[in-house]
Amino acid sequence: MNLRKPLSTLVAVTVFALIAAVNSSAQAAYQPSPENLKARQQFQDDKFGLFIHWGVYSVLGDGEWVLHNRKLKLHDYERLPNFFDPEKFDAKAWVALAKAAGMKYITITSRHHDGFAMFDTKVNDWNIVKRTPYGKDPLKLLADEAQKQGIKLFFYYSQLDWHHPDYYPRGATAWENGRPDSGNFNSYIDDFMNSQLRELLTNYGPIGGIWFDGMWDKPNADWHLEKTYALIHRLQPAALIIPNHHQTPKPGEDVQTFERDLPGRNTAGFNTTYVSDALPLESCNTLNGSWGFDIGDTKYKSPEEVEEMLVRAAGNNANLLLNIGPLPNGEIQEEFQVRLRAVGEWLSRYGDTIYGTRGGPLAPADWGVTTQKGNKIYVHVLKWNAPLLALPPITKTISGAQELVGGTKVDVTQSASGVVLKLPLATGNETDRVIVLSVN
Ligand code: FHN
Repeated sequence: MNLRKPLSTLVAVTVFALIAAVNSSAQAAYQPSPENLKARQQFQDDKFGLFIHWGVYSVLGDGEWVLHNRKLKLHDYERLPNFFDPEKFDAKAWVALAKAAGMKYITITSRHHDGFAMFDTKVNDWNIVKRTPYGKDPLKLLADEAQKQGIKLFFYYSQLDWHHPDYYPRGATAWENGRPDSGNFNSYIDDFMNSQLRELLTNYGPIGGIWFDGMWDKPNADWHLEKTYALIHRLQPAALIIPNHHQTPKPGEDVQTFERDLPGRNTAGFNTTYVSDALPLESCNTLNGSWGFDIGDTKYKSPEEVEEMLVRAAGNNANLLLNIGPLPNGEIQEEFQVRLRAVGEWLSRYGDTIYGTRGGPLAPADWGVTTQKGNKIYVHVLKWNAPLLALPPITKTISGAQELVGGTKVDVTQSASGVVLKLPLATGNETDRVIVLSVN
C-alpha cells in the first residue's frame, strides 16, 4: 500500500487546521469595541472605495517606487519636494469624483515608502508643509471635504521607510542610499511612527481607519503591533486597521486585504491563500497598471473591466479598492475621470445588487457570482452565452425570478439537484446580466 500520498495529505490538512486554529484564537483574543463592529459592517456595505497614491514621487512620473527602482541617493531625492507644487489640487473635486464613481470611501497615502509625509506632521520636517512650495496640508483639506460630502477617509501609512535613519536594521528592499549603518528600530516605531499615527488620528476628525503597508519588508521584525493597534483603537475606536502584510490576520486587525487578487487566489504570488471568515475582506487593484502616477502607463482598464472586478469582489464577499495616481499638479487625469464616471453611471442602475450585499450562497465561478441581501439573491451572469444556466442547489425556496433591468420574468426550475435559469438573450454588450431571485 502506498502510504505516501494519504500521509502527506494528512500532514497538510493538520498543518492547515493548526494554522487556522492559531489564527482564529489569536483573533478571538481581540475584542473589538461595539463602534468598531458597527464600522466593519458599514465597511462591508460600502463595497467600493477609491485608492489614491500621491506623493512627491509623482513629479518624476515613474511610480511611487522610483527612489528605490533608480537606486537614488537620499540627498538627490530630497530635491524633489522643491518641485512639488500641486496648485490644481481641489479636494472638493476629488471627493466629488469619488462620489460620482459610486465610491463610498477614499484611502489616500499619508506617506509611502519614501517616508515623505503628505500631511502636517510635527514629528520631523520631511513633510509637505515644511519642504514644498505648496506649504499646505492636502489631507486636512481632503478630510474636511470628505466630512462635508459624507464619504469616509482612510489613511494609507507605510511602515517601511527608505528615508528615516532609525528604520534599521533595514529590510529586503534596502540599498546604499546614504543613510548611516545604525539606528534604533524601537524608537522608529514607538517615538516616530506612533507619534505620526497619533497626529493622523487626532487632527483630521473621525477617520475610517489606517491602511498599513510595508511590514513585508521585515517580516520577522518585532513591529510592536499590539501597542500601535491599541493606540489607534484607543484614539478612535471605530477606526479600522487594514494591514497589507500579506499574512494571516493578527489580533487587533479589523479587515483582511488582498493586493491585486480576489480573496484566497494569490495569482500575484505574495498574498496568503488563507481567507478570514470573521473579518471584512477587501481587494485592491489599479485603474491602469500603476499605483503612483506613471507617465508611460496607458494600460487603462475599461469601465466594463472595472465593473466585472467589482462584481466579482462582491461575489467573493469583498470590497474593491480601486487605485488612481493623481498628477503632481493635483489634477486627476481625464482618462481616469471618464472611466470612474462611467462606472458610477453603471452603478446607479446596478448598485442595489452590490451595496449592502454579502457574498451569495453559490461559490464564485467563471460564469459569474451571486450576492445576497434580505430575501433577494442576485445572480450576476458575467460569462455565459447559452440559453440555460444550471446552478448548484440553493437551500432557500425560490418564489420568483426576474431580470434586474426591465423586470422581465425569468423561468426558473428548482430541485434538490440544483437550479436552472432560462436566461434572457444577451445583447452582446452587457457586463453583467443580473437575475434577481426572491427567496423565502
Ligand atoms: O509597495 C507597495 C506598492 O507601492 C503599493 O502601495 C501597493 C498597494 O497595495 N502595496 C505595496 C506592495 O505590497
